[in-house]
Amino acid sequence: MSDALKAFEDGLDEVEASYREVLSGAADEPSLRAANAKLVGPEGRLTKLLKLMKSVPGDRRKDLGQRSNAVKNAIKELFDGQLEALAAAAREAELTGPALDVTLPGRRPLPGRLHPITRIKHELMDVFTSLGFDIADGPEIDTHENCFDKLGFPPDHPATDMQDTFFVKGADGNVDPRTLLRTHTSTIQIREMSRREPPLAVVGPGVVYRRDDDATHSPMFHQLEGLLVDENVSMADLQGALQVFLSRLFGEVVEVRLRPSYFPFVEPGAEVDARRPGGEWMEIGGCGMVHPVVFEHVGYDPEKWTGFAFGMGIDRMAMVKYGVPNIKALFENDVRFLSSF
Ligand code: FA5
Repeated sequence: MSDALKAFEDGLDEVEASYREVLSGAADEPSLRAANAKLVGPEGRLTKLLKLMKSVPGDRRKDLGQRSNAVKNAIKELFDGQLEALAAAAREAELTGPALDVTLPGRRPLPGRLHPITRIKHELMDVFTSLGFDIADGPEIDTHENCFDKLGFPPDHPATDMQDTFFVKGADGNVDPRTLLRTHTSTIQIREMSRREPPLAVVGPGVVYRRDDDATHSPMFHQLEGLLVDENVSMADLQGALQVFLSRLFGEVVEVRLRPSYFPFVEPGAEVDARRPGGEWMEIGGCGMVHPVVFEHVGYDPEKWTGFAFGMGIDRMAMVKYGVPNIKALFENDVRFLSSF
């Protein structure tokens, strides 16, 4: 007798003798499926055996083939029967087991809440609309002209170094030096004045981008731009508007100071700092009286019109209001941190 024939016959004898016990011993569906796979799965006993068939002498193939098929069918039948029996037993256990306890407390859905920056943005828009300001918007990708030139930045002025940004590729695939991610919301001033006649009062919140990265600087952050143009506007009006919105936002717990500073598009210009009592000063924005050259660029008569503008860092205001030491914490989306406010 050939070795292959003997191995085949012995193997088949063994499978025939053991499959019933193997399948009936399974107590649940996963173990039944595992037992079935040991017999007829890709690596199963019978599957491997059938691969030997081609080495079996020709005159025995028919007879052994028939026996193998019969075992295969028997295995399938037993498996199906067992599967059904296990499902029926599980159903039965559910029906006769302990009843569903309808008094158990439900699972409470976790309510979402607004991000602290979104909340401050909404509060700011509420304050300014109640003071008569309109809400304005502008695109995050804008032109060099709207972001710098019309605001009075001379070409290649060092002031643009502080607002190094990300440029955008044009349709030809080359970086277009005239199209960029806006570095401040002051683009909104230019856009609003270019499409409207004075007098006007607008605020525009938005996302801006710079090549910045440390504890108080993020490469993507939020600003709120404010612009008021009318006749006889003075620095006192600016200070008044700042005082109203900052005291509404912070209450009385935060001190605010103005510090003279330079921005090409205002004259005079100032920086706005805030701190909690005993804490560190934090620069939250810039402001000033609109420079006549800006009015000229948008076609307003600088002899007739005056105005103030400001640009506040919304993230910085959130840091002061909620005592957040590192700006990154606002963007990591750690729910434990965000839900502590
Ligand atoms: C400006 O962006 C001016 N456009 C503001 C302005 C508007 C002045 C109108 C006058 C008139 P500045 O670069 O200082 O200015 O930014 C304004 C505020 O944005 C800062 O005071 C600070 O609060 C915030 N800020 C600036 N860079 C970052 C940054 N990388 N991450 C977070 N906040 C920032």
